[in-house]
Amino acid sequence: MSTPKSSPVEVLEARFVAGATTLPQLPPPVFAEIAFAGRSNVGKSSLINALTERKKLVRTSSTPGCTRGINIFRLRLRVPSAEPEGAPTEGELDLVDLPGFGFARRSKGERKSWGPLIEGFLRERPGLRAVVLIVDVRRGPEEDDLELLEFLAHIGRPAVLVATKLDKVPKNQRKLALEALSREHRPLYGFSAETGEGRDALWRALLKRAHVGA
Ligand SMILES: Nc1nc2c(ncn2[C@@H]2O[C@H](COP(=O)(O)OP(=O)(O)OP(=O)(O)O)[C@@H](O)[C@H]2O)c(=O)[nH]1
Ligand SMILES: [Mg+2]
Repeated sequence: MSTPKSSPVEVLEARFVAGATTLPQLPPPVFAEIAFAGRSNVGKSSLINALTERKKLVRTSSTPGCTRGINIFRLRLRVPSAEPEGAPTEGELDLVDLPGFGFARRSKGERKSWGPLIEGFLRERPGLRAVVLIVDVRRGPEEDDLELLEFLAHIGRPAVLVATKLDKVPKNQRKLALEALSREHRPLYGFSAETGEGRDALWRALLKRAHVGA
């Protein structure tokens, strides 16, 4: 008899800890961090709310450019043991919502440097364990996204690609859409902030990279 896989994580507490529009304003890192990047309006902030099962932890909007600075959210997590009789572990993890790119038309110079804020954060932040790059499942990675993936590979930061808004693709076409994207990019996870689809699989991937839990 197979038992259903239990949810990989329970978010005991989730709170905003800091926002900054320049790097020196950021508090020093305390816990492992996972950053969320992607084009403006793609659904970064909604994904953080869905992951944490909090409706209003992060402000979201249908108007692009909603998240302007870097915002850090601190989670206290309970992760069930992989052993049937094992005790759960508790851990802390910081999620970092990055401002969206592609909102303001950028100059050539800016295109190259990703903006000093995002680039500086990704380059210099110690304890940053992975960068989740969020793309719209219907469009896949666009030029800006591919440039960011290249940049992350160049600086040696692990990237996790998430194809979100899965609910916008008819159910019988979702598997094919994700397979097509994962032929080019791995690891790739499908997600919907609307329905929570893909939440558990993404949590497992993030916990592994952040070394939280068993
Ligand atoms: N149907 C559907 N809509 C979504 C999903 N994720 C986000 N949205 C919608 O997309 C819009 C943008 O979402 P945000 O989470 O604010 O996007 P963002 O990437 O944080 O945007 P910026 O902060 O402006 O860069 C909102 O209207 C959300 O409700 C999803 O999985 N499914
Ligand atoms: Mg946002």
